[in-house]
Amino acid sequence: MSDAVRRERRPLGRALVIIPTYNEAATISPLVKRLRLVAPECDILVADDNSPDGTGKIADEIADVDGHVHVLHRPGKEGLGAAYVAGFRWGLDRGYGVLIEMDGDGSHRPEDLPRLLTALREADLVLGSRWVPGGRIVNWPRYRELISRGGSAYSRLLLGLPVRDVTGGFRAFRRHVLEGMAMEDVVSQGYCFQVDMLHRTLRAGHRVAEVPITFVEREHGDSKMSRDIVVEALWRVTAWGLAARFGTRRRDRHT
Ligand SMILES: Nc1nc2c(ncn2[C@@H]2O[C@H](COP(=O)(O)OP(=O)(O)OP(=O)(O)O)[C@@H](O)[C@H]2O)c(=O)[nH]1
Ligand SMILES: [Mg+2]
Repeated sequence: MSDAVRRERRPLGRALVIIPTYNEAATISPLVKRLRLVAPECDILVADDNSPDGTGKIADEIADVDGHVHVLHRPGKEGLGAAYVAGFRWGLDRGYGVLIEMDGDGSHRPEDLPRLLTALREADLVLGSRWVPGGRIVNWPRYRELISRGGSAYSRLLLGLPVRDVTGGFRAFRRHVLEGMAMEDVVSQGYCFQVDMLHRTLRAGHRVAEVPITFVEREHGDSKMSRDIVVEALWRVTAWGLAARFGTRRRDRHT
């Protein structure tokens, strides 16, 4: 049996939705409720960086009455990438077969999750994508769309990534993708974290699929998007693009 066929038949296993939060008190509770309705088989891990607005405490209250919900309390704000790496590690250690990334601000709709999981049957990583046919954005200012489309186009060009939505943060990984990755080496944050994870996954030869999602601009709380996050993405993607041309390799087990 070929490797590809063997992989296709591998069952997905239990799924964990990881939601990194920093000051998402207004949205975390309705978001978890919606998730539990549309994907009752999934467990949820809220990875909170000691949010001053009490998001972690709200998540604890939900976890107290729902065994499917867990909370990872981290001591302080260390960025999106660090919260995800800690959440992935938590899930891998507990035997989950599928690790899902999802924003806590309501931009990613739980109702789209079942389609991501269906697509994962024949892929190793599924990207929820705004920029494939059927993908939509709701209430995003034009400048945000330009930054996002521009960032995806630049990364695709420099890194040769064969997908449309490179920076999105609604994704489902099979565990073996993360197991083979030197995750603790991933220092990038914000959008760049998403580009970095995708780049490593593709370079390792895994199958990546995109499914259309509807992305809804946050209605509550403050964006953590900043000029620093955009600048970080720009310089790191440029450096990786140059390194690829000059043959320098990063050290993941598969590459
Ligand atoms: N644990 C943790 N979560 C974070 C951190 N920074 C951002 N997040 C969370 O990551 C998710 C995405 O961050 P957002 O602020 O929505 O960033 P964005 O989607 O680029 O921008 P907007 O949607 O415009 O706000 C949200 O659930 C945030 O609360 C962090 O340092 N630590
Ligand atoms: Mg957001």
